[in-house]
Amino acid sequence: MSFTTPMTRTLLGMAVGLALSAGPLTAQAQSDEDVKMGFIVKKPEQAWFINEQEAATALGEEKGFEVVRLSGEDGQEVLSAIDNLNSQGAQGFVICPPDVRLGPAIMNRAKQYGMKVVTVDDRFIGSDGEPMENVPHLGMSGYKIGEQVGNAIAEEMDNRGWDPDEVAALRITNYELPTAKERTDGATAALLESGFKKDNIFDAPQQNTDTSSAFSAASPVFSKRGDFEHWVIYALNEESVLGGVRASEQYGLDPDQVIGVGINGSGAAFAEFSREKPTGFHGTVAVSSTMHGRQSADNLYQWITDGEKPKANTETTGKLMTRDNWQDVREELGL
Ligand code: FCA
Repeated sequence: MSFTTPMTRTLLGMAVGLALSAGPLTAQAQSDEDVKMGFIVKKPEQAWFINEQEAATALGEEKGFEVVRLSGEDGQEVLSAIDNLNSQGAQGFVICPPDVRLGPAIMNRAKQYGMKVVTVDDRFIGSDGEPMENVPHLGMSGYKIGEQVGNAIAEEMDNRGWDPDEVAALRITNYELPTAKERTDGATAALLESGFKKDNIFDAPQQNTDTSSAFSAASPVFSKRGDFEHWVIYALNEESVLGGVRASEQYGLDPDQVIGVGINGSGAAFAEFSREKPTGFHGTVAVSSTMHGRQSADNLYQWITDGEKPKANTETTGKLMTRDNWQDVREELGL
């Protein structure tokens, strides 16, 4: 029995023709397929980071490179993630580190493997205590976004007719992390500018950047300052502000006694705005985590494929999202 009937000959001819005409494309696809990068995040369960990783993966699917999503909740996990990436043949990774002071150790490991590294959100600090300028970074313009938080709070205090002299602020801080300090400093400056009383600002230093650490930090502050009836709450992100709002509820404050404004505009805020009744979480300054994920992955991809090193620092901006406009802002920012 012959394998080359007229029909199969035609099909074979078509296949050869296709293969030939697709020659250069196939070579292109081949080289793109070889690009593999890690995307390591400090808090893989948080909506902000899930969205960043998903956006990077989607870009990889569009452009033909592979993104390996990894978690790096402490130094040890980050170093194993880098080893793992090396054994998979990755050429580099995007990282939001669990501790910015791990920068030099992470870079040493990456250098051993010849990997390219870009940071997203939290920028490495070198042994001199300064940002590591040689590692390209993309993150929020923390101070400006913080100012937006402070202005949003001041405006809502005004809407509610609160007397600034009688309002307390719960400032949930994380001074270990420069972007966090910039954000709360910006918010404080804007609040003071609006006439807020400096002595009425109370600090709740959190150990981490999540809801539970903020809740633990906030609870004792409410108990100690029970003399205030009106509170505003701010922090580096909405997860932490939500921790503060939950602590205010547990203390017994009503939603109309509290104005919390966060930062991020991720699933944590959407869930809060979707509740049937408003809570003390008034709003959040939304930044596009989709853009952060895509852009940082794209920067690394260009660097790997064209040798074009991304710029040292890219700062992104935000937009206030409240219960009234969150769906529109979400759409606008592609979230
Ligand atoms: C930090 C915060 C995150 C997010 C990011 C841009 O990493 O912990 O919630 O705000 O910056």
